[in-house]
Amino acid sequence: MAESSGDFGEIPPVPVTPANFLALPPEQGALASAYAVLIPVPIDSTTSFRTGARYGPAAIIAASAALEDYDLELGIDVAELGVHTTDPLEPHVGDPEQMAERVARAVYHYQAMGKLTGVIGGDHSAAIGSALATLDRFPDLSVLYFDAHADLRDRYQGTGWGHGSSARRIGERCPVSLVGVRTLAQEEKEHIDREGISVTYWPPEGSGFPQDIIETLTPHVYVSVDLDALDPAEMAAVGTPEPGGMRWGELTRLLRSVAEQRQIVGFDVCELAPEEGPAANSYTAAKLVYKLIAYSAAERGR
Ligand SMILES: [Mn+2]
Repeated sequence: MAESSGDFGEIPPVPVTPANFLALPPEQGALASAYAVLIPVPIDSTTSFRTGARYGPAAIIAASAALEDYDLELGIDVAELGVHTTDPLEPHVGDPEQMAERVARAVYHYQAMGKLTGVIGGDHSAAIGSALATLDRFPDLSVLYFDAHADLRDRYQGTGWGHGSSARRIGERCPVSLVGVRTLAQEEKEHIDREGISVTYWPPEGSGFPQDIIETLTPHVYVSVDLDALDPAEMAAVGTPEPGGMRWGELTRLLRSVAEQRQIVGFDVCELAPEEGPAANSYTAAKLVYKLIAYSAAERGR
């Protein structure tokens, strides 16, 4: 150890781990040059069963530090695209509608800058403000909505802006295509039949996967992911796990096909409750955020 000179005025240039998605250094995490912007939304006040999704964004960002920047499937380096992580939004615990408005204002700001904008939840109510702000920029938007549940209740537990109503509020404004659904309320089934909403129940019937789903989508697509769409074998760390879900390979194959044939312009990844499952689940959620950025960028450049 060097002898002290008594001068402590300069901080030594030791290696640090930046607290952003992928632990990117300043030149790759800067807003101005970033391809994608990620907005952590640590809310779970509308969660109905096991809470803990408020810890999802921090767990996803921490796990992302272990991801390789190079994507083997696509042959691109996601870090080189530039990914900016914002500070987490402050929860508005008094009124879910005002929280949706807060998310919408943040997403709209970065969409207006031309960024691919992704929300890291938090419970799935974060999808409402995020999708509707993206719709403001892309009027022909459709929403590809992954979920074990239908989220089509008009109101649930006293609010119409909670995670039980996300697809309902979004579907009032633009086409929504639900994928992975395997449980729902009678009210929701009647709404689906009455409104003709596209739902791909899981497991899907016939041999039309994934093309049948892509045919339901408009040219600009917002991807909303409630991680409980995945099977609990691969994703147990969610508030309401439901058996019989999608596998990782099915989800990513569909997303890649969507990116090849449509344009993914925004997304959210919600409902990771890290304390409810193995630590590997945080890594899986981080990888999904990463794949959404990679698919969007790789196919946009073709
Ligand atoms: Mn949901």
